[in-house]
Amino acid sequence: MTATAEVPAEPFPFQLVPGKTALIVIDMQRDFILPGGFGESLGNDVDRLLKVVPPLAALISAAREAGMMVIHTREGHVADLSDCPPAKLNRGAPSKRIGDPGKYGRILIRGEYGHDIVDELAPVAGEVVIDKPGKGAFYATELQDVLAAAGITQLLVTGVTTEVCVHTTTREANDRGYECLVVSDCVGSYFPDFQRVGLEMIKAQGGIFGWVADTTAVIPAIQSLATTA
Ligand code: TIU
Repeated sequence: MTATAEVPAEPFPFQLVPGKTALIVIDMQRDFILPGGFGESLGNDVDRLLKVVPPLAALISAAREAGMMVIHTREGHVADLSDCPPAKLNRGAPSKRIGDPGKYGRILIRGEYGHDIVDELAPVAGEVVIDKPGKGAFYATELQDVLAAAGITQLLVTGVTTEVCVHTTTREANDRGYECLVVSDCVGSYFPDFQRVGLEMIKAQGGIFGWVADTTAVIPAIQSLATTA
């Protein structure tokens, strides 16, 4: 595969480079998306995140068919919370905190049912899963080494939530030299205003953090890569 595919994106077209592009799926975990998890414990309406699942499933499927690298992340902590700073643990006044028992096991604790990815988007054999203690996927993880080893220079960024882990990861990636396209219908926020403004912030100022396009633009470009392979 050598030919690039052009994604009609904002603020200008994004050149999808085969073999150098990875799809990153951020924190599509039960604790954020399903009622009774961490997201809801923070006072959020989790329904707004559920609608991301079908387009994201279609995007993941297209990426897999094209042989594109797919990376999943999960936000969470070790059982004794030694990797969770007090500033994170004690923030706000949620009814339940990280590590407390929740509907799906201890909230955001690695190995618990709620910490894992929703069934519809489950990783398949061979896909990288990055466990991260922070909002950004680069902080205190092996992500940069994984991308470097695979020769990745571009990221299709998806997952939840738009203004928190998606933004933090995109900003981290941008500073590290990666070209990031945030897929607008594959990212979700508990807050409609944050969703809208979060996407505007990515592409403002000539693409200050990257590009934005939806799956109707991205999936055909991925498929065209697959057919020219
Ligand atoms: N609260 C919120 O919007 N997000 C998080 O706590 N983590 C992620 O975004 N994954």
